[in-house]
Amino acid sequence: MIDKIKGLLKETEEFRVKSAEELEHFRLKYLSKKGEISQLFGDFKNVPNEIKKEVGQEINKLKQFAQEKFDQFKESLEDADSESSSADLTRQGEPIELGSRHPISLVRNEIISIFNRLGFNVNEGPEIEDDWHVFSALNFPPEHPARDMQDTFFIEKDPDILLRTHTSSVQVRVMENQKPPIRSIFPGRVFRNEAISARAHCIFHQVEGLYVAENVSFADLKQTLMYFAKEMFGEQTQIRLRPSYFPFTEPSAEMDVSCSICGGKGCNVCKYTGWLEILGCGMVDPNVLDKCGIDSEKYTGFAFGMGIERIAMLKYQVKDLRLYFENDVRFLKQFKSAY
Ligand code: 2NL
Repeated sequence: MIDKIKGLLKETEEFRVKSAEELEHFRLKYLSKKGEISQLFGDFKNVPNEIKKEVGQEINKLKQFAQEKFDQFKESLEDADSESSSADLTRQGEPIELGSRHPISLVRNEIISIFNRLGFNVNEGPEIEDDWHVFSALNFPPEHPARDMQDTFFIEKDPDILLRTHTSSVQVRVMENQKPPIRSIFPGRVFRNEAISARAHCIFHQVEGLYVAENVSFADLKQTLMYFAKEMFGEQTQIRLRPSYFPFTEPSAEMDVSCSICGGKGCNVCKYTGWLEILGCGMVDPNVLDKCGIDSEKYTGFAFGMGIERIAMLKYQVKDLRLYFENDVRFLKQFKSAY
């Protein structure tokens, strides 16, 4: 009997309680009417008289110990409970710092929004292309330098698989698959094999535009680009077109806008000319229309292309192209906008 009591004492000493269920288990096992200790009291009448005193004392000790342990467990569980319910649920959360859009995204979204208002929709296409969509359909002669390994990243040779050098390849795909009228812009990443510097990068972003329908004229091109320039750089902005050359347009031009920094008076941003070059454009060469399955006798079109990095540099006076690719938060968090 004494051994049994000692065994129970050891058991209760080692018992650990982590939850209300375990506490109840402890109570049922040792302290309830049918528990171990009640049973000991039941067996007590069979204990020989000469050791009744000693056994009685041991049982009482066990009962007291178990009761104390129960009370302790109960108290610590209640403490833990009240700790969690004392949390102030009305306290404000930790402030979350909002991110900002990348300047290239901001400018791209703004360009898209301006042309959307003129009825242009948006088309995207693959970055990995074949020779036809990047060069041949666009009237590049076989010996054109852009077809060289020095200028273009080739993935495979014969047949040529390459990274597109302009998003015109998407325009070719659209012309091949849709009937005029086509009025669309083409934003995307393009790739050129160039050494990286403050003014050049091997990956950059372009938005090109295309309008093909009956009777599209150079005057339509000028009006469209003038609207774009005023929306992008402000109502007071002037444009001028200088003759230029691209294999896929004829005639071709480059467009300058009056310098938005000095208003045309001359400053170091416009190199004291009062003008900033922002895009290239022209009437789609009839050869290109025919190669893409559009009847050049019936339809004409204009097209243009601009580099997003360059427009963002002018708009935000970013002096080094590499900043766009480094993702330094001190640079990025300066850009906040509706777009
Ligand atoms: C520039 C000049 C330009 C085009 C892109 C184009 C596309 C087709 C047909 C004709 Cl499918 N033209 N695109 C036309 C003129 C200029 O980009 O300096 N881009 C950064």
